[in-house]
Amino acid sequence: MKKRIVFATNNAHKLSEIRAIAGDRFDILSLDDIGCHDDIPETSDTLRGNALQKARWVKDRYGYDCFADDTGLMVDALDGAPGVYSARYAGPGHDSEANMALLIENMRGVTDRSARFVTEIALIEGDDVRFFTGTVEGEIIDSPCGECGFGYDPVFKPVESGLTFAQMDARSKNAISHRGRATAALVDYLSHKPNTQLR
Ligand code: ITT
Repeated sequence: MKKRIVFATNNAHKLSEIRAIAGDRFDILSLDDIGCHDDIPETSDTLRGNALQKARWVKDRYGYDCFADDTGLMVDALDGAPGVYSARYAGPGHDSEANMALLIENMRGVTDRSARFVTEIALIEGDDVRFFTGTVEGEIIDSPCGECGFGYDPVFKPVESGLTFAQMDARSKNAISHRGRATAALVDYLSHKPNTQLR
């Protein structure tokens, strides 16, 4: 029997990325699937803290084993900004266009373009809490390029490629991305656990 686990996200792009990465080994339920329509708070000043806050919310109120991710884009020339505040860089409202426009503006004329995406996943199974991290190094380009992906993908070019994440198909992004790497570690952990329902 496949393990059923909830992914606590309101971001449909993240859900489809994680389902594609994990393949058919898990039954990954969305918040919608469990009838959760809450505006889950993210008030920590760390990625790990926010990931745990989201997973804990679902575990405590809905009882499901659960994982959540929090992701940030760290730009060296901006002292790590937008970082943990990536979703609301241009102010409240999760508007990716505005966030990207502000980032491009703040990077105008800057020669050090280096940046990285970092994903922290928090997993809660029963009383057990674990974290998985994934990072991808790259650079910020000076104008958006590509139509795929979401968020800051059109301005992020990973070192492994001459393309932005938004110019790659989902499989190519997932193979090298922050979320791909963190999810691979999560899947590896769950697949090798003794007494798992996975196999
Ligand atoms: P949940 O909290 O509901 O999971 P969210 O969209 O708020 O969804 P985050 O707080 O983790 O997710 O996202 C922080 C910001 O980083 C947000 O603006 C995203 O669009 C962006 N982001 C996250 N993952 C990304 C990726 O793989 N590529 C580009 N941008 C990404």
